[in-house]
Amino acid sequence: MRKLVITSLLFCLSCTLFAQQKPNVIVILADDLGSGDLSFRGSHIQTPAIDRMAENGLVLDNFYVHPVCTPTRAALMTGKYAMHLGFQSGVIRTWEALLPDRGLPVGERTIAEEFNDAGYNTLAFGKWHLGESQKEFMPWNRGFDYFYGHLTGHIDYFTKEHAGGYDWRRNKEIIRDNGYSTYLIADDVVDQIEKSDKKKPFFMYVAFNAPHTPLQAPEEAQLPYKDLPESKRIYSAMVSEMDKGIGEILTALEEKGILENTVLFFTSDNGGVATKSTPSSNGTLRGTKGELFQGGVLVPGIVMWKGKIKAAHSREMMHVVDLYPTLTSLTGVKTKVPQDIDGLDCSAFLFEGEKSVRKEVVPNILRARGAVIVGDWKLIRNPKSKTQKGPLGEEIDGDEYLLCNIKKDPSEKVNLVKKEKKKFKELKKILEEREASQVKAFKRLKQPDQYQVPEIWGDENAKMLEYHKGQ
Ligand SMILES: [Ca+2]
Repeated sequence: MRKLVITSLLFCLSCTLFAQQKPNVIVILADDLGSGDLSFRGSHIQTPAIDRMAENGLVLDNFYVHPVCTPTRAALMTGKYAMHLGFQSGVIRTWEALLPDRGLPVGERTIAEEFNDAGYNTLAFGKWHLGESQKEFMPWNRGFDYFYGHLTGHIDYFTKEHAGGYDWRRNKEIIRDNGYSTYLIADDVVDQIEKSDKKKPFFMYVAFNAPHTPLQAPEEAQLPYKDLPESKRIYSAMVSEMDKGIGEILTALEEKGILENTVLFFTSDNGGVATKSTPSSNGTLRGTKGELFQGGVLVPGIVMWKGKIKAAHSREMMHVVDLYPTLTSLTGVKTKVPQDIDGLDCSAFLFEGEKSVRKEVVPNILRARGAVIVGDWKLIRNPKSKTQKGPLGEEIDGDEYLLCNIKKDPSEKVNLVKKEKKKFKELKKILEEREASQVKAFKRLKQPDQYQVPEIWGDENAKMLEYHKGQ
């Protein structure tokens, strides 16, 4: 009976959505943001706009991603785990970028195609990092009507170069926009909101390259943090300037009168680079970007839809693969979502405060390493931490398996493999089953001693580099 009531409510809501203008959707993705680096989570870094989203939205305290950039972005776009796309082996690296296969597999349907087919204007801003060696990998061939930003990762915020090759464009056109990339991205989003046609809904994917390295911020942006050591000062300014950009986006939506008809989702593509020598913080979580510990994969998630989704905190689980089926369902455009995706429609949980349909998360599995989370339990095989000590400086043994109750022990300090034998056996079996489902991973190529990068990234005439042919 209860199920029937919820279904009816959702049906009625869908009817209302169809009767009105369909809601706009904006997904804002930070790059390498530490999960503790937001002021509403107690950081010294001032993030009033993200705090405002948290106050007015549903904060997902159990929102997971993959431990690095390309895998999470691929999962967001397709609703599939990286291990079902070949990206479980990691990011597209500079010297691999011109390999003909290195991009989001062309047979995969994207969330942008879904919204585009439903009549939405679809726009991508900022960092792509899902392939540029073939025209089929480009954002404008993956469902986006508009693109403004860069195709690779790790660009210089001012020169817009990645490893010496220029990387900044509007759609296919290379442009020489001067300025700090965070400002350029935010300004362009605001411009597109102002220009938007109220009769045509939009789907915006706003992927800031901040606060990924290199550590760069305008001098004046560093002033509020002038008493901090250099790297912390710059990093703090990078996060704050991204936050200012998000504030400008919220203001633009308000001024256009469409804030209440816009679903906003904020998250980061992976945890912060949080080691002793780096300025970001994952709070009390163990580990760093690239690792399977919570610090690598548990990131802030906030969904804000004024008047529709209640402001609250939730410990229900969601993974970035769920955005595709959830956002399409929330907005009533669910049309051709593929059946074989890993993502689950979590809209009932977001709307109604019900339990999440997601009970299990696979942070990643690759060869000897892997992790699975089932309810409150997490098993990691070969964690191999770069951070030799726990977040509080404590020694942690390097067992082959680490089993933790992450509800009671969110810092993953106590290995329960020996004490909880039944639970260990249960999760190990699940991990092995999920491992068996993976597709062949992209082959990693060692960085050659010398290699040449194209003058312009994404140049359709760029040739495969000589050294690639022999590998
Ligand atoms: Ca990243």
